Amino acid sequence: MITQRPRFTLDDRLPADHLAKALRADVASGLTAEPKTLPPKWFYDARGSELFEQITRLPEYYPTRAEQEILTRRAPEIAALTRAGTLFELGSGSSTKTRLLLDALTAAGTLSCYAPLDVSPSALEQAGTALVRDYPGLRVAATVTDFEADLTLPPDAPGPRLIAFLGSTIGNLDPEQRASFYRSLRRTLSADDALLLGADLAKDPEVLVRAYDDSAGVTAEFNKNVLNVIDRELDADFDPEAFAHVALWNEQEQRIEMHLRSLRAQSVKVPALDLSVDFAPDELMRTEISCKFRRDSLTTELAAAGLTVRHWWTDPAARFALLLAVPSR
Ligand code: AVJ
Repeated sequence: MITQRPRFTLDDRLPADHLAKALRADVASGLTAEPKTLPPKWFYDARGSELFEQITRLPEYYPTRAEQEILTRRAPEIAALTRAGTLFELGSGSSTKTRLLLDALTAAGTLSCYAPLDVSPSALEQAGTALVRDYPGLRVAATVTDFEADLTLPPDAPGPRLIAFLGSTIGNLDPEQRASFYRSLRRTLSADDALLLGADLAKDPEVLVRAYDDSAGVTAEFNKNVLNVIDRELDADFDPEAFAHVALWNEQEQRIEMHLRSLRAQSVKVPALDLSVDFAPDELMRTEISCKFRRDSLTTELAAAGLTVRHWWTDPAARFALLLAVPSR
């Protein structure tokens, strides 16, 4: 008798109440801080994920298309350079990008396993089911985890390992958070493993601001959606209509910032936290940073964590970069 192991597995490493607890902690500290902040990870409930998908199709939001252009052109080269046995992917990348890599790596004949890591079991379930259907020889070993806190990779996945972190999600981290993230990546990588990192590049601030303040108002709705999430999960009484979407370029920090501007003096109750929060008229609450990169400084910060940039590819308009890095010597 032949028993086959299932081609799709899902390892849930998050305790059942992890996300609820993390949201409470983030909202409690962010709303009592000066200035007020909320971390961007809470944008992505079902509605927020749908809005983000719409953002990636906006004429003003170029990063997704630019990264796809690079991957379309360079995936075969990436496959030949890495000869990856397992592709790990941090965060639920759009399946379009994943498939460009999977196509090249399966065509090269080295890949046997795709290992996505994400906080959302439903996203992993959906993607995994479709991928084992479309890639008959592929094992999909999905892990539900918060990879910022725990970067342990599934141990039985064959090497060499290619860890992809696409979409310039790295830009959501400030320099200190990036440094500690690179260090834990470096600890995880063996000598023949590699990191594939997507990073949005610094450019004309007008182009950048338009990408985060589109004329159709989709990004504004995406930004305000975090208030709906807090209302629903923590029984708060934020009125999204009482805030305006703000996207600005911070030249000093080389980053786009999204804020919500209070349209009037108001007091918001968060009963689940026993909290009442006062907003002054025009007060800004920061909801996201999206750092923009340059080749020299990004190469330097990776080197400081023991990662050597081996290849640097951009789209023809040089708006976005994809880099391949390996452990230094
Ligand atoms: C998913 C973090 C890469 O920073 O460009 C898009 C999120 N926010 N529009 C970005 C986002 C507003 C996006 N990342």
